[in-house]
Amino acid sequence: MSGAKHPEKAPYYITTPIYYVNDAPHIGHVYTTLSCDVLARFMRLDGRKVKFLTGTDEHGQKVERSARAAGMDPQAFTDKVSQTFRDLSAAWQFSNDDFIRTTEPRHVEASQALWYKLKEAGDIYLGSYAGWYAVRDEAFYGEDELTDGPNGKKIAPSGAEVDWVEEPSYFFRLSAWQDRLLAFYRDNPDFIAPDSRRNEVISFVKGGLRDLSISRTTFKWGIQVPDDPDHIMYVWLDALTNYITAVGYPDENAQEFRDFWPADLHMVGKDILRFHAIYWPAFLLAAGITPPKRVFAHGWWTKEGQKISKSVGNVIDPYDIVDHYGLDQVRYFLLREVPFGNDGDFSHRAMVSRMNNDLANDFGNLAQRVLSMIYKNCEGEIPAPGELMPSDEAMLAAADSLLPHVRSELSVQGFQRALDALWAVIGQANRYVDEQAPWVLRKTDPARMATVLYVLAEVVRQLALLTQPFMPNATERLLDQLAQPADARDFAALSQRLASGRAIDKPQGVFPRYVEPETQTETGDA
Ligand code: ME8
Repeated sequence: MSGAKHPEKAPYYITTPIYYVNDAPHIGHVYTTLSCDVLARFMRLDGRKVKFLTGTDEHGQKVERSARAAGMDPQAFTDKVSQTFRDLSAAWQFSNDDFIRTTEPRHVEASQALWYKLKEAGDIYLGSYAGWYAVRDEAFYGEDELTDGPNGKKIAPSGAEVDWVEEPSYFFRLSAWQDRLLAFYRDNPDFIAPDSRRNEVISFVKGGLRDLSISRTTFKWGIQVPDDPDHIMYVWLDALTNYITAVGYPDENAQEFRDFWPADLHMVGKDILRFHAIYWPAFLLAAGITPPKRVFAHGWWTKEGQKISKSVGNVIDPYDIVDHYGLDQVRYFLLREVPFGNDGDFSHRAMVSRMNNDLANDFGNLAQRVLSMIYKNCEGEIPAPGELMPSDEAMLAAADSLLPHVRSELSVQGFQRALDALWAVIGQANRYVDEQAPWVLRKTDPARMATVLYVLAEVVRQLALLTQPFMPNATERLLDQLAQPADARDFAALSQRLASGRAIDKPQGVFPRYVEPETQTETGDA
């Protein structure tokens, strides 16, 4: 939709973490990108100019080691694995506008430019690092954060093993930023979400910050430090910079930079909040760049109650679950099942229950019943309503209140509450069908039947429009079945009522029931 329709609406820039290319993508990566995809789609439908960025984090010791283990040159290895993330975006219909790779020239240029800025500001000095490092997390840890592992190794709070590292290193004067960061959090209360995470970050910063080692000399797979070829940049400094690279940094006058920076939202998992909520705003403030508006740290998925890991052998393949349950179904499940921010458990039972109850029974049956009754009893045309009764007005008012409600929930990443609100109207519409009993009116009062079916078709249309960001395929089919033209599928179309008189085709259910493979007896959703 053109920006001209909503000139008052601000552009929206949303990012996922850039994923390490040490391994194939799994459900955790998909979850983060999905949440961003839903927001990006919502904002576009709501008339905003959107930039949705994802990509791959390709430097560092962890990726270098994985390449070596695969017997490949790091660049060839990252080319191959990065492509698997792109392919996944297509398979899950992620609508990202850009896909960044940290090995691209635009990113090398941006990272070196940011380094210069930090150096000019006097926030970088040369020293030597002697301390603990976890390659798995690509993170430095203080002695006080570690515990003893079973094999005599020390373990970071994340569970990763740490090694002792001693090497010359450049440092960023993070210790000097403690008070300015605390002031920044105080002045920007929405910067870190959810609140529990914000409190954790604040107490960590209050506990004191050590200067941060930002270069390495013991391996080569990274971006060279300007003017010192013995050093490569610490992979997190390189990685975080991706968010400004993608909007044209170092050209702060670039149109994209002016439109989209500061980013509206960096979506991350809780494992990498410290990097985004402490290091990143400190780097940016030091370089004279405004920090992003918000960082949301979401929770962790387990499977059937167990941590998802390769060693447990329970990794959820993002292609398998789509084949098994359907893309829209899984997209819906992941965002409906748990309050966003909390941890969640993926279980077959819970998935099937959402698929059959919420989708097939509640939404699917509503749409199918309404469309079939119109098809059969209104000569296959959207009927014209007669005079509205209070019950009709109440039904329409409930639907009309959805856009502002969902918009406000999604502005704070309340996916589950947004879906709860949508399903409350679905429930109300199902009760309205039962109370009004249009199949009885067909014989007793056909004009009243037409009004009831019109009200219901309008409610289904609004629900289909508003659930598009979550379930782009089923809703597209529903809007097709309601004969909605392509230019009446964004949220501007909610400000007008459904037009009467359009012919509709014979409806087909769009939310199939899940049938256990051994008991394939049921079919269809209506
Ligand atoms: O950390 N549940 O990349 P990464 C939910 N390259 N989310 C999960 C998850 C799970 N079980 N497992 C992974 C990196 N994630 C860095 C980021 S950004 C400048 C650099 C998601 O490949 C979650 O978003 O290890 C987590 O933060 C991210 O994958 C980590 O991806």
